[in-house]
Amino acid sequence: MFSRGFSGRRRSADVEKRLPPGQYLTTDFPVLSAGPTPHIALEQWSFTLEGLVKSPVTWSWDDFLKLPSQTFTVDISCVTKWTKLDTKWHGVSVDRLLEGVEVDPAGRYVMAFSEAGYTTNIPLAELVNGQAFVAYQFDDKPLAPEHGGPARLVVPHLYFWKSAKWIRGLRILERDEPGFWEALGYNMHGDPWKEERYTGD
Ligand SMILES: Nc1nc2c(c(=O)[nH]1)N[C@H]1C(S)=C(S)[C@@H](COP(=O)(O)O)O[C@H]1N2
Ligand SMILES: [Mo]
Repeated sequence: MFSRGFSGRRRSADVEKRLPPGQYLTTDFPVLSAGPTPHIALEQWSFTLEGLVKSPVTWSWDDFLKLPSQTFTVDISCVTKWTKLDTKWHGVSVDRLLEGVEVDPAGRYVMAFSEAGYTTNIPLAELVNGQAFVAYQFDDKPLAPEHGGPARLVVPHLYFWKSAKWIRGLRILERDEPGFWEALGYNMHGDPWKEERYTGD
């Protein structure tokens, strides 16, 4: 057995191509939270789709686990400049969740909302077609509380602040509105390949 090694000259061209501009590779998993880690009893947990939908829907933890789930292996990039390749998650795609509701055609934006008030905005079109999911496992184990357990949103193609930890639901909106970090000067969109880090990037 030998490891391929991700450092210096040994880094393959393939890996280089997967690193967005201004990012460096990390193999550990930094924790970034704006506040303390909430600890949520699974019996109290629920996930709600609301806003511009015909009728809102709420899943309990047990119901959520019964939804068709998938494993996703994705690269993630934080605005603080680390990128982690091939992270392995298990959860429910936003596509599957949306099958449970009828979205008003005027609903083009989403506010993801979490336990303890964190929010983040994402265009609806960027959550569908396999682009985003609500994960409850990381590396085949229940998602750790510090990384957003029991469940978090993962939107791998946008900076990781869009991947709301401790998620409790998605609110469908007509207009784009800033979430927590977006109101504090982070970019409304947050595409790492375009380096959309801050307002005006
Ligand atoms: N609820 C909530 N979600 C959050 C955050 C937060 O503070 N609260 N921080 C965001 C930021 S800035 C990043 S980089 C990632 C960090 O996730 P990690 O701690 O699992 O690495 O979570 C995002 N989701
Ligand atoms: Mo971040």
